[in-house]
Amino acid sequence: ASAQIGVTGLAVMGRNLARNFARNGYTVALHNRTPARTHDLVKEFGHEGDFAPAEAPEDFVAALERPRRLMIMVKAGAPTDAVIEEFAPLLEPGDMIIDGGNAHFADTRRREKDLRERGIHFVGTGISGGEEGALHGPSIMPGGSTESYASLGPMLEKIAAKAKDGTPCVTHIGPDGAGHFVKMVHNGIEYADMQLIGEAYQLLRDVAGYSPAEIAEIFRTWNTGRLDSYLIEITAEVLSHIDEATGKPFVDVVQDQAEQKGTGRWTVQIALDLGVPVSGIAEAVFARSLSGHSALREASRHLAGPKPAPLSKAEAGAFADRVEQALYASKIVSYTQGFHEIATGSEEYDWDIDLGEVASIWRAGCIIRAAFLDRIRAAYDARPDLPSLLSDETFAQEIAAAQDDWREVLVAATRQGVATPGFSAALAYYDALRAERLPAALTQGQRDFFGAHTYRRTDRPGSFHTLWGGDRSEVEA
Ligand code: NBP
Repeated sequence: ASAQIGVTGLAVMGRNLARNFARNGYTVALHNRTPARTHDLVKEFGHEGDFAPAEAPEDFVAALERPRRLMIMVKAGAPTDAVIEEFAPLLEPGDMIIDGGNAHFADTRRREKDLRERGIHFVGTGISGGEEGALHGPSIMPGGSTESYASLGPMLEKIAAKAKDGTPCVTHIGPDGAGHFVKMVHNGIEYADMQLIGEAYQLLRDVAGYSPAEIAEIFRTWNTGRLDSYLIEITAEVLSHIDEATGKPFVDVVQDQAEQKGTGRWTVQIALDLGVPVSGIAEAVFARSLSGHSALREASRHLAGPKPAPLSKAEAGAFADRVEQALYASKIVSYTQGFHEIATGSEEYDWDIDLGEVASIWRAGCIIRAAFLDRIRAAYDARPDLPSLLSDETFAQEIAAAQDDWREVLVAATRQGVATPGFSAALAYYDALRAERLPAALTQGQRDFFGAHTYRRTDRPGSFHTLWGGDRSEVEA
């Protein structure tokens, strides 16, 4: 028993995480349902470090030093339950099972409770960064007990990505499902980021008349400024790529139907349950599903739209600058919504999540990594109880500076008939938060009219009902 960690599930993610641990000096026990994967790993990468391959689950467990740290990297859902049931009976009190898959946080809460009753620490861990991140340093979001983090944390800190200031991109997020919850919202924000970038691209193409190669250059320029991020960087790469078979821009030969695996959808479903307005993230999820409805889109092609009037070359440059403002402002809003969801989840489940720390560990390794996250961390450091990112003075000033251009971009999009659900939802959220009065007062009146649902008044406490069907006098409810 000499391995500090064991990894079972050696597909792309598990294999690369195992190599990352080994490259950092740990002895790594290896196991996979199909033993060939285990042997292939040792054959190909055995020289990278100390591996202890095992075929039988008993041998795998026996290779681990106590307390055991057993990481599961299998397909989320039923396979994860099957693997837990396979290994839990072989473990002893104090041992840890780490689930690094994309589990739903409710499953993680259930598994954690069950294993806690059996004396085993269950560490539901969000891992972002894809295949490359797993190997070179992902952003890691572990939940579970404080005790398990004390044992596991130093190892995770070694293999995690490091932010520019050297801070490892891992922190103990909070108990039970906290880590997987935060990973879920990370992915929701990722959907929103991608949608906003997509809208910026479409506007630059259809309104400003730029080619994909020209737009790639615009994104490269943006990536040297406040939008500096992994997603902007890869967008420029994708847009400048030419399809070998046809010689056309790659983006013109790919079917325009976006797929999804579920974490974005979960973010919105849970937000609905928690009553958190994540309209930008929701629009991003809906935009993907809309794109996939080919019959609906085909049937709707005859619908009337405005006559497009592309901008002149001189106007196009100014418009591109405006789109940058709109993209940045909308991005602030989607992060505001995502962090609001994390804060609300933390309160609902008693997780005590440090939002500044979350921003900090997203600065490197993960898909939404961006210079921008340094700013979010600074905002929460300055004021940990910040009710909303938009309450931060710096962000509020930046949006104030961007808003005229943001509105102009949406005017142009509307005139030219380009769908911008992400930009529009973000602006609507911003304007609704700013509004002195919302039409919600009227909604309350309607509800009281048809359902006697009562309302509260602005001038005195209590609940009231108007006798709409009678003399319309008001009674206290
Ligand atoms: P997959 O999600 O493709 O899962 C393949 C692995 O699961 C193989 O090792 C397979 O064993 C094992 N497995 C299955 Br399927 N059913 C099993 C069962 N009933 N019992 C035991 N093992 C079983 O692998 P992945 O893409 O490496 O992802 C692993 C986890 O990491 C997933 O939860 C994923 O959502 C998450 N994740 C992935 C990424 C990414 O970029 N791919 C990023 C972040 C998180 P076999 O070899 O015997 O078939």
